[in-house]
Amino acid sequence: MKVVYDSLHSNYRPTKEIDNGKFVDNPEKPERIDAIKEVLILHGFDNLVPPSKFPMSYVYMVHDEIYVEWLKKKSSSLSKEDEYITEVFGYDMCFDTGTPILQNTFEVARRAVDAVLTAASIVGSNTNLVYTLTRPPGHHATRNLCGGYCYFNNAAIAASYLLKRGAERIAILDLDFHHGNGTQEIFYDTDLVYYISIHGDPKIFYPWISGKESEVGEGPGEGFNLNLPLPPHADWDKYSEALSYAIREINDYYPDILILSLGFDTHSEDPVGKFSLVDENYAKMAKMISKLKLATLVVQEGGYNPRANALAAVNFFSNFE
Ligand code: OKP
Ligand code: ZN
Repeated sequence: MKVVYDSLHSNYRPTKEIDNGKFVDNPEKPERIDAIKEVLILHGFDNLVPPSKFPMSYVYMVHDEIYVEWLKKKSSSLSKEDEYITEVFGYDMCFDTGTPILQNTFEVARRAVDAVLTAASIVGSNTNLVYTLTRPPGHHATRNLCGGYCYFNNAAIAASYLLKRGAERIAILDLDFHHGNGTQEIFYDTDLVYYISIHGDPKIFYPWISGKESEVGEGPGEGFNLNLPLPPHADWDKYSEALSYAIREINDYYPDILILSLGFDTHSEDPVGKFSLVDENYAKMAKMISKLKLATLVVQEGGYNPRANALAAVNFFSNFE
């Protein structure tokens, strides 16, 4: 397995967000990724690949120029200690108050895009598994809004790149605890990307605005969007049932590449997600997914307990056959 990683992310340290009108601690921190990196190296997954540079045109396949420019300008207008929490909806191009902008937000989010594009450029050509170990995450970012700690939709940009490079069909399996509203929206009307997500029921959990079973895609995309919401405290019994179904769907779709939006916030010890998966479940998860025998690009999304992330990641990657 190749791991695309860049240490630039460790300079990116948002500290706060607004939840219910109050400032609270922001859990999207460097330690969540570095705990994974360290434990993977310890277990012999030491084939680290630095990101190469890709042109902005790949970002524009997914995001509107006006949004990208806004983010760039906003970042560069800030000084080192500033954390700008978006407040004016419609002017600030963000759909929540949990996605602060720092001076280096644009630079670090842009580097995560380079990382996922680097991974996308290697996957398939005799490398069947590539892992993009990056932050900030991406699956909540829409074409023109940031949100949920996400600024650029890394997985969606990778999918667009792969289609442009000649792939006929891409499946995105989103196993983060939260519904990837951004990824769903970006590919809602196309059958070239099948988006499947297992997540906490949006009647109860963030992002609330999407993730219901009734959202099945539209136009040519009808039937190529599948949401499998689960109740709070879903354990492996419930989870694996949904995962088996998702895997059958992917197998029938027969994509050229599988993109896995992988969040470890499904772990019982995660402070944000509310499922009840334990370390060993990630081993089974990987075994099930790898039976598909598809070239797989794993993109890191959430996961906010560094220790749980590390244990989940080792179990997962040691069992991806
Ligand atoms: C990002 B990713 C609600 C707080 C909202 C936002 C969670 C973002 C998750 N009380 N928190 O999908 O892991
Ligand atoms: Zn999440």
